Amino acid sequence: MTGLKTRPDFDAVVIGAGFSGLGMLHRLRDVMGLSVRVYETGSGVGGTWYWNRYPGARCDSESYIYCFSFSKELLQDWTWSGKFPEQPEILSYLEHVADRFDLRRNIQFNTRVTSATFREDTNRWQIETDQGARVTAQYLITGIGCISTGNVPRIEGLDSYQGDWYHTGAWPHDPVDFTGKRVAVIGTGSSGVQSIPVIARQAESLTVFQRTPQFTVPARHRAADRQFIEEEVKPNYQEILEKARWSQGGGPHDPVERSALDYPEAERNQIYEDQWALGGYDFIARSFADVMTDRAANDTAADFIRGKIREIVKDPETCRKLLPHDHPFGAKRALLDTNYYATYNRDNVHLVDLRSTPIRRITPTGIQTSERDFDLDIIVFATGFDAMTGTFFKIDIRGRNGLALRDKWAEGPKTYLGLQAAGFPNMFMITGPGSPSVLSNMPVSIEQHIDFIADFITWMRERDIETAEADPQAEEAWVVHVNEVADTTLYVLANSWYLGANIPGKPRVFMPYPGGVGPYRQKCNQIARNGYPGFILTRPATSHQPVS
Ligand code: NA7
Repeated sequence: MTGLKTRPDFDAVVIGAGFSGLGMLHRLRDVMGLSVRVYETGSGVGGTWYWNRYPGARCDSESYIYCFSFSKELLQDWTWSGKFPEQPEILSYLEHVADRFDLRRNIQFNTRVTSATFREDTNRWQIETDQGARVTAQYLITGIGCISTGNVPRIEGLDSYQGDWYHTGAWPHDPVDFTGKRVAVIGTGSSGVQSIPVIARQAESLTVFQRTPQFTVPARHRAADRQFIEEEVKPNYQEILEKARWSQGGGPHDPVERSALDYPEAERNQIYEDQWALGGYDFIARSFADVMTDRAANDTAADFIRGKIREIVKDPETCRKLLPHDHPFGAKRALLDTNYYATYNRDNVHLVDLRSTPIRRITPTGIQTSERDFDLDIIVFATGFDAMTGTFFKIDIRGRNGLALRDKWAEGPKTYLGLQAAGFPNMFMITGPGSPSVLSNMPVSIEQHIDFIADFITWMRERDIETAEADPQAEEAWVVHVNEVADTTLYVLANSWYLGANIPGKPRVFMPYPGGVGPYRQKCNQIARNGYPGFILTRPATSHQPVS
């Protein structure tokens, strides 16, 4: 039965003020005229780019496609300074967006949402924060990021350590001065590979503790090509971004057709060589069509990169340790770097292979491995994130019958389209697990979800539909589909955070949707056109009675 209702405090509560939360707020408030409250843990906007202030932090998408597209004026007015956008500039961009569209007045900063409960008597969400607020909303929308809960490994003795330590994803706002310091970096994923060359230039000594050697390709970062931006991008911005929306990964480039296996070795290596010289993800996207889908083709790229490591790294023992050997290229997220391998030629940089000499404990003065003690002033944990689900689990989210999301997802996340979870009516996830999200240029995926959610809510309101909720059967079918597609890729051949393999005890389930942003958009559009099959819809007063 439907309880006596007053208006909810807000039409929508949005959690997070990064790209997702800002874009969603603008759409709901300024286009749809809804009342919205955004809660944000940080003291400012920016999300990922608010927290990840480590040295060298930079996005691997090219800057001109790493942006909102909802405002033509914004697209024309903003000009990025570099080929790849660096953290301070992305943060400035998001601050500019917040100011330009007057978004801050609906954002409550320094506030963590602690719980969100779906009240079946009113069909509303009740949201509580660590600031003591308790508000109600018809729609709950999460913009909490996919890689936003840091993983600091539980290494014995960390509490006793007397030096300073930091996680890359919770970096201090004041820059850390490494001058004259003995520094350790643990972890060689994206954050490690970006920060290591920068820290090495400052520190007295840098010891890198590596568990798994990874493949990285030079970014060839440089100043943005102003002529290209002014003459080719800005006059054609909408077309460029439209092309990105229908692509595999959210970039505007034409896919290549050729197979790596159709070329003689010398010719193939010349193609790799050319792309290596140009830098960036074009090494994957522009070399051959099958590098990410065919193991034999992938091996040719992997061998090429291993050859480059041998060319660059002078010390044979260090070089041997750096050679990736246990996963296909790109199966762990392919990395872009600036002088990463060359950094190991510096006299002040040393590499420890944790597979042969694991960390035993952290001592008051540093790190002890099975081989020796390292005296350290600063330890940097570049050890990644409890990705895709970790941040959901920090909030006590409860749907129908008091079901906790963390219980529902105990064996791995289950969603319909990565947008909704069965049993959690009117809760929408921006780039939730089961959507392309982290396998794409994020703003393209984020804006697609914002469009879908906004259009869906508009459609519901026009028809006096009070709740929408994923149908359990549609959800199950989507989970099966995501897994089937994942099983055809090389991604499942690595112990990556895509699979939850980096967090001890986390279920191994491939979490993002690897079918590509274009095909995914097509599926979503078709669902919208057909009146949202796969969602259970209810009208007021018929509480949970499906709309026929
Ligand atoms: P990643 O890519 O998850 O990398 C984390 C790194 O830390 C990786 O090399 C891990 O080794 C290593 N790691 C994790 N736990 C440990 C422990 N306990 N001991 C030693 N080493 C460890 O995180 P990033 O922050 O670099 O990047 C995350 C994403 O942000 C990135 O992909 C982009 O999308 C942006 P492993 O490979 O697991 O053996």
